[in-house]
Amino acid sequence: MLTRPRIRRPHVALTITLLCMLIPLVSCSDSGGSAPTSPSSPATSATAAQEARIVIKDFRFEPADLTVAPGTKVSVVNEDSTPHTVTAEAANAFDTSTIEGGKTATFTAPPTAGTYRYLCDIHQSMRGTLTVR
Ligand SMILES: [Cu+2]
Repeated sequence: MLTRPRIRRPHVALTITLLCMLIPLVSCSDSGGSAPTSPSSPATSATAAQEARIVIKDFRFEPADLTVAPGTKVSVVNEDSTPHTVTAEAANAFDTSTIEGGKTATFTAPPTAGTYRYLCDIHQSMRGTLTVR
């Protein structure tokens, strides 16, 4: 017969939910006291010989906004068939001069921190920003 009543245990689900909420809290307070805040030393100090890259494709700089350390060598890969340049608006900051289609050029980021806007000298609607810091 179908006389057996359905046993519902909403409190079980509730208990599990509460446990799930408590566990992260516990582990959080655990690691907060014991975890040292110096896991960054080897990774960041190994960035002395930095390299960065800008790809030109479909008349666009990718990424259009790039952040590098002072003096970083930046490769510029022209994937278009048209020649382009990466030329800083600030005089003498950096300039690849003409990069023929399919070629790669390199320039050195300025030694001084700052935000440097640049453009393609041939197609001056092509613009990007190099941030040095
Ligand atoms: Cu161009």
